[in-house]
Amino acid sequence: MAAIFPQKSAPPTKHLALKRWVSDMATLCKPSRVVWIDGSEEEKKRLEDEAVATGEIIRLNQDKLPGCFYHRTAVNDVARTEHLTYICTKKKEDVGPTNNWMSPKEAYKKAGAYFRGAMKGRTMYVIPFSMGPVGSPFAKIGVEVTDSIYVVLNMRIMTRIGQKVLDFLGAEGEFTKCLHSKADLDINKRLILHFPEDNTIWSVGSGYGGNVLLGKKCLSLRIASHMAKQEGWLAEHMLIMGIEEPNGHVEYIAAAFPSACGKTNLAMLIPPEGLKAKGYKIWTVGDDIAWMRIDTDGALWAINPEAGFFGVAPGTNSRTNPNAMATIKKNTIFTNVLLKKDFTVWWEDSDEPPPEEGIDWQGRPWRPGLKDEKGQIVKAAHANSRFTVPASQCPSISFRLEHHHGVPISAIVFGGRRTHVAPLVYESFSWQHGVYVGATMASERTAAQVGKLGEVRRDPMAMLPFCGYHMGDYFAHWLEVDKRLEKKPKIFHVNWFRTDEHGKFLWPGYGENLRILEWILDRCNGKSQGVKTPIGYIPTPESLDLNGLHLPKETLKKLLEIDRFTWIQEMESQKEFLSSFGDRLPQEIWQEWEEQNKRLQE
Ligand code: GTP
Ligand code: SPV
Ligand code: MN
Repeated sequence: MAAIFPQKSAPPTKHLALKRWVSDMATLCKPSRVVWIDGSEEEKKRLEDEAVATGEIIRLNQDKLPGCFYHRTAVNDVARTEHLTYICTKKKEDVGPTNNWMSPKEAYKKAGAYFRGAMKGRTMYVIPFSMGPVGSPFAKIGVEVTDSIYVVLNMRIMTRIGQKVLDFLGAEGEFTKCLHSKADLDINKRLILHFPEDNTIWSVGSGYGGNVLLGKKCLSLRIASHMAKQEGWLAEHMLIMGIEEPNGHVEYIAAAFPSACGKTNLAMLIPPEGLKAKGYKIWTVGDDIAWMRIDTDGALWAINPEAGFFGVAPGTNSRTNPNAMATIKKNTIFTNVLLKKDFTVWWEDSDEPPPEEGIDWQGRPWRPGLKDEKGQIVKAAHANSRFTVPASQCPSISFRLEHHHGVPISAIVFGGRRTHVAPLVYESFSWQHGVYVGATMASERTAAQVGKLGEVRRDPMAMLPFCGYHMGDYFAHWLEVDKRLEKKPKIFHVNWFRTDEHGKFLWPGYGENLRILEWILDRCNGKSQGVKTPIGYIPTPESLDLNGLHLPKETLKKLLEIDRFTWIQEMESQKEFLSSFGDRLPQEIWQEWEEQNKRLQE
């Protein structure tokens, strides 16, 4: 074994099971050495230098972008691959119709063959990480072994890593075993496997964020949702934000939108001019994942298990998201954007006009207006290009991010990207109706996952790709939480993406979304008016503060319109979807569907 640990005389832990597991993984993957990550600044610098030397990352212009790096993933490896993502449980029926299933035996065998010798000539890095503040009673610990420095540097930003985590883990602590190898980045040998019954994740053949930063979607959602079901809490694909009133009172909202549907943007919004006089201040707690549980006060409390943002770059600019722009000025890793001649970066819909030339996300020379063989405009940055940045750099970051207890949630908001059907906002009638609203929500496919763009798909609670067990049981779990909650958040649905007949967005979105959040919080506090419709309460036109926004009355009417004919069709499509869960769909969800259908037919 001596040859495997040349850097340190012994692994820096007394945890026998951990040491044995790392040694087993090294035997399988055959790296030339194993390095335990301690999380120090000195180590960071050493890894950056090494990755720059091999070309794995490029050091950006340190005068203009201090501490920033650039990385390109393989051309066939730019988004999560849901069709190669599996939940591996003993019984197939436990994963339900929305997940791919493989038996653990077959999965270990199949992926084991891809991992065998996959790290030859490479270093295996061992990253101990904590999801949630180290030592928080709600934190979960994982250890990821990987052959990618890019992964180490990203995990360093996105989670809390290093010796402090090992110290907290002690000699016996529970941890999720996370194995990753890029192997040869062959899409035909790519698998993202979850073994909730073994608290294990195996990811091979990819180098893209959501497939390889195993603390994120794999642990904090797929594995954690399974744990949460057993332990009585909720692991959700949600942002968490605080809205502070001038008197200093802060209320918190958790919101679930599917990938690339606006969580990062909403979580950091800046109040629009017309609302500034009211003195609201926004606090960002999280932009992607929320772990929520019922506390002794009977309220729902949430923590963001992450420590960084892995945000969508295109469309991010000083108008849409000034806080994100301020956040990514330093210590940021940019992935799959355009590399400019002066070693700064650019993406579509950024602050600056396109540069005259650059190297695009595929590593090819690029200039504005460039077309491919089919005559299509070539994008400089991939639509799912991203930035990785410490959350602490965000001007609106909430100090509660580091708080062991998190924040109390007043409202839960579901939302999707729908050009039609769903109105700008509506409030559900009850928790149970709200769970039904979440269970039936739909959205158009974005670039965050491989597949046909724009296709409408049901994405319950934005968890379709992330729920680690049977979705019918997941809905039942949400209903069960209702029984234990004493202070119930109200549940809402929003849609910023409704369009007119020319395909233009009817609602300005971004900072202006605060107007809708204001109505939502006022509803929670019994301060604003709603009109009852068959699907829920919508705002009366007077109850929305549109001060300073030039929105024609006609447009607002269109935004809030609930067209019965369209909705009756929507109900049929929902029915088909709900039927796919068979008898594991809770009766309560059917009951809500029936009642809403009746209200629409009346
Ligand atoms: P993931 O990180 O994939 O989970 O995505 P996310 O939900 O955090 O999405 P994000 O905030 O990064 O937004 C994705 C895209 O939606 C960007 O291109 C934004 O410009 C766009 N977007 C965000 N908010 C709005 C909005 O209010 N209106 C409109 N029209 N577009 C928006
Ligand atoms: C998403 O796709 O929902 C993301 C990015 O937040 S990834 O981490 O790649 O899943
Ligand atoms: Mn996400």
